[in-house]
Amino acid sequence: MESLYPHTGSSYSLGITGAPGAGKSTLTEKLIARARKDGHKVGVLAIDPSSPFSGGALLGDRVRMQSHATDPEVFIRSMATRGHLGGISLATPEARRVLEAAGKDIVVIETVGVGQSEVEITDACDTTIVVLNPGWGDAVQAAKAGLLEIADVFVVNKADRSGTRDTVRELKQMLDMTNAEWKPEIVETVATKGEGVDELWAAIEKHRAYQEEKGLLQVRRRRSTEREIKEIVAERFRRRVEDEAGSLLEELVNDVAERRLDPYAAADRLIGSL
Ligand SMILES: Nc1nc2c(ncn2[C@@H]2O[C@H](COP(=O)(O)OP(=O)(O)OP(=O)(O)O)[C@@H](O)[C@H]2O)c(=O)[nH]1
Ligand SMILES: [Mg+2]
Repeated sequence: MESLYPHTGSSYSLGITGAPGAGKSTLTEKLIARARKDGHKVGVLAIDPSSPFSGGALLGDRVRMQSHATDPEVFIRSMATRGHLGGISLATPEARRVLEAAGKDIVVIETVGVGQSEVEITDACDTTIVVLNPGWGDAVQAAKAGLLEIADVFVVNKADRSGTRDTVRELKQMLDMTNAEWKPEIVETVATKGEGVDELWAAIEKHRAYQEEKGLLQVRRRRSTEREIKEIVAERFRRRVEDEAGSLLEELVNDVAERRLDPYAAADRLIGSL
């Protein structure tokens, strides 16, 4: 990272998240084509936070983006982050920097929306795109999952299916109730046919321009750098606990289990010993 770092910082990154099967990879493949039209060099990270293996689902991602396989200016990498130190929140910025240093100026990060991964991805990207599908209740679920706060652009993909209007309307109503300064645009797409992709690209560029004009991009990146440094520290501590304090930890577990000590006091002792 030391030798790589001076060559980084020159990309704009898009985070694409949403439920399994929402159409993220299909959409990404169309976005790559759109970005290439403007001469961008594109790196793609398809992250599967639930699997420790780069297996099945990830292979699917590669297959869906196959049409760019022979383009030397497009690089697609699948990553499984479970078991990776620091998980998605450390793996993502690391991988992004490698792509930046390799000259990619647009980096697309696709993550399946499970657990905390949607929120973690917004920490690491410049524009967050949340992909939903038509269907009763999906907009409500999005709200419950905290996606209204993290989305900079909403995509209702599979707009060839019934219920698209309703989902868009519900989403609008819910967004009207929030008082965020940036109102996310809602774009309807049929990713399989490439419909709505130009509109999506325009919405992304609008959000980018908004952030750049208001100086918000810098603020966002600083915040993410701060989080990353803290995460590295936490990870190092975790590792040191395992490497240096294994037997003390075992003792403390006994003490806590037998009610001689509470877990917080045990943690204090462990930290003290480091
Ligand atoms: N009808 C319809 N099907 C679509 C559309 N976009 C994607 N699909 C299909 O939906 C399925 C899932 O698409 P993917 O692009 O793999 O979805 P994903 O969100 O990347 O899936 P995971 O990475 O497994 O979470 C595929 O069979 C696509 O062909 C669309 O706009 N309309
Ligand atoms: Mg996918």
